[in-house]
This record gives sequence, C-alpha cells and structure tokens, in this order.
Amino acid sequence: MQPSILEERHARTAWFREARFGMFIHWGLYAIPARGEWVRSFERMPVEAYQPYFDQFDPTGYEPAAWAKAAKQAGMKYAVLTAKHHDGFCLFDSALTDYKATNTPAGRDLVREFVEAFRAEGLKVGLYYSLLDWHHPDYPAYGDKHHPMRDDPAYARDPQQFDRYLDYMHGQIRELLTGYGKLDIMWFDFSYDELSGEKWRATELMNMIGELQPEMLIDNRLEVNGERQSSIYTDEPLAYAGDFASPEQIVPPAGITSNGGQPIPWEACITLNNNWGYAPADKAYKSATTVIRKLVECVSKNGNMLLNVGPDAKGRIPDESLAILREVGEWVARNGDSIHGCGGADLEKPEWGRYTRRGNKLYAHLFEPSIGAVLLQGLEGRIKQARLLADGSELHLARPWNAELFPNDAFVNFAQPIHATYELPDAR
Ligand code: FHN
Repeated sequence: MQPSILEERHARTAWFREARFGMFIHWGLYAIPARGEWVRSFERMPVEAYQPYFDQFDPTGYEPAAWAKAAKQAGMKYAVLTAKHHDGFCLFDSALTDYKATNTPAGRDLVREFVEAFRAEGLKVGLYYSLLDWHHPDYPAYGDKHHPMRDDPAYARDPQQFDRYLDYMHGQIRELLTGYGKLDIMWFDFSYDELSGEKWRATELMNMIGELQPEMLIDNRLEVNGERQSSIYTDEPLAYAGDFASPEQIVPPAGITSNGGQPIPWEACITLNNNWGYAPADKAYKSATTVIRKLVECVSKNGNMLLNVGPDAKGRIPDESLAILREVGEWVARNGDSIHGCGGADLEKPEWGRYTRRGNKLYAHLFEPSIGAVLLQGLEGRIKQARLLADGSELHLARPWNAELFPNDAFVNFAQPIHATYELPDAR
C-alpha cells in the first residue's frame, strides 16, 4: 500500500527530528551597509544606491570551514545559508543573472564553498532561497507593499511579466538542485497576500524537487510567511505544504500538531540579536543561558531551533555570536544526550524547568534553584535512578519526611547548580 503523505514526511524528516539544532546564516551585500538585510527596502534605496555594495563586495575573511567548526562545536547538526535573499543578490554562480558573487571582487561561488565546508564537518546543508526579488525587473513592483523602491505602472499592464520572473526563479532553483550535490533543506522565504502557492507555480516546483532531490526537506513558506497556518496543519496537506512548519522568533506555546492531532515537524528560527543580517549597532544579544533554555523548550515541544548568525562584509561571524555559540556548545557537549534525538515527554511541564525524553530516558532540565528534593509530579514508582547528565554522578531518589502528602509524586534530591540536567533512565 502506498505510504500516506504523512508517513512519507515522517520518514523523510527522521534526521531533522534527530538533529534538533541548526545554524541559520544571513549573509550578502547588506553586510556592507550593516543595517540588516531589509536595508534597501526600509531606506527606499533605488538600485543605483545599492550598486556600490555590489561593486565593493570582497569578503577576504570568508572561511566557511571556520563557520562549520563553530557550528559543530555549538552542537549544531545542520546549517542553512542564504543563497539569495530579497535583494536578489546571488551568492552562487547562477548562469541566469549577472547579479552574483562571482561578478563581484569576491570572484567566488560562496555557496559551493559553504556546502563543501559544512559537509566536511559532517553537517547537513540547506540553502535559503528568497521568493521575493527586489532586483529582478519582472518581480512585482507596482503597488507591491514589500517592494516600495519603485512603482512601475507599466508592470500592471504586462501580465506575462510575473511569469517571466517565475521562469527565472524556477530556473535558479533548478541550478541549486543540480549544481551543489545532495541538498538536505531548501528554505523558501516567504509567501504573502496573494503571492502564495500556485502563484509561485508551487506544484510545478515541487515536481521538480521530487525529481531532482527527492529526500530534500522544504519549509512551509511556499504557502505562508511563518506567522500563519498553512495546509501543513491539515492531515491532507497540499503538495507544496512543506515538511516542517517555520515559526519565526517565537517558540509555539505547545508545539505544533495538525488539525487532526498529528505531530508536525517544526523549526523555530531565532536570531542571536534582533537582526538577521549583520548589524553591529544591534547589541541586543541573547545570553547563552537564554539560547540553551529556548533550545530545551523547542525540543520539549518536539521541535527544532535554527539559530541565526549574520556574518560581516569580510565574511566573519561577529565575535559576540561566536562567544555565545562557544558557551552553548560547552553545555551541549555535556548535555547533548538530552537534546539530539529527543522530543517531548508527554508530561505536564514541571514548575522547575522542562522535561525532554528519548525512549525510556527522561531528562529533567532544572532552570530554577531547588530548595531540597525536587518533586516529579505523578512519577512515583516510575523513576529507578537519577544521574547528573554532565558527569554521570548518581543522585538519590529522596523521600522527604512529609512525602505522604504527595503519594503519586517522586522526588529527587537534585540540589545541584543551575542549569543542571538529569538523566532518569528506565523511566516508564
Ligand atoms: O524577510 C525575511 C527576513 O529578512 C528573514 O530572512 C526571516 C528569517 O526567517 N524571514 C523573512 C521574514 O519572515
């Protein structure tokens, strides 16, 4: 019997649901103005004002192997690089445009070096591809709210124009699917208003993906922009519904399930400060503790976290980002068993933190200081032993003198430093 679309998606996403943690990388010409990746739109720059960035783009410090090592050390298992963002600049050597890195002083196919370096470190590779394109002459300009740089009344009169743009877009996606080896993720971004689904000729796109890279995962943004439900939430999703939902800068309150109650793979994309592209004036970095707790929260809700860095115009990941990644990596090195391959525990969220689970191993993540034995609600008789995950040291299952008040609850004398994670093997 033919597997259902949900069964096929479950099989295809196995590595993704095991990985749990990835690096997002927003990099391009916008690293030169260094005011975020929407700078051309927000500052209403005509193409002539943006051109100097193309003429000057020379990332002499670009060492993707160093990026890959930083990601691996952080405990990340995959990475997604912007092959083309909304400004239309291609980091790959596209035959369909001159607006590409190989025609700048960089003179390199930056995507090829990225995929090779990250694969060499054993990480899965994904490419972000913007459905919007502010540079292409045939992309909506007239009255398009996301394209305020120029209003072109002629656009409204030429119905073939958008199809010409789609031919270009599909052609570039074909270049990426055929020219860079096995891709693990294509991260489309984003649909809005009527520009969604078949307006992108999405079914045609999915047929091409199925033919050229059948194992590759895609997000759900051929339909949405990450903030809205899409057909992925139904149990009969459309062909272009994608393999995972993509909440942005938010961890969903209770994880994501379909309208029929089926678990949906999902990935929260979160940036380390408040910008996706390089913005040195933005010092609002999240602490490593916050990143760790958000990662645990995602996993406790059966989701992934895609954590973003925005390299500078020289190709270097900002020092602030590297410092946070190092500290997160030190935690993952000792506690990664409670993240990779784990998911939710089907238990009520405890007061003191969160649970993750893998098989019969329960992981208790203490975020709050314990004042003695920690109560594991409803787990009396289900916990055989407890270990501090970081060093394997045994913890005693304590029964405080007033335990008779809590007959259904187990207790562990966790009194340990925060942020401690405990492995409770044989938990049933
Ligand atoms: O407009 C983009 C934005 O620049 C960034 O790439 C994020 C990352 O998910 N996606 C869009 C906003 O939803």
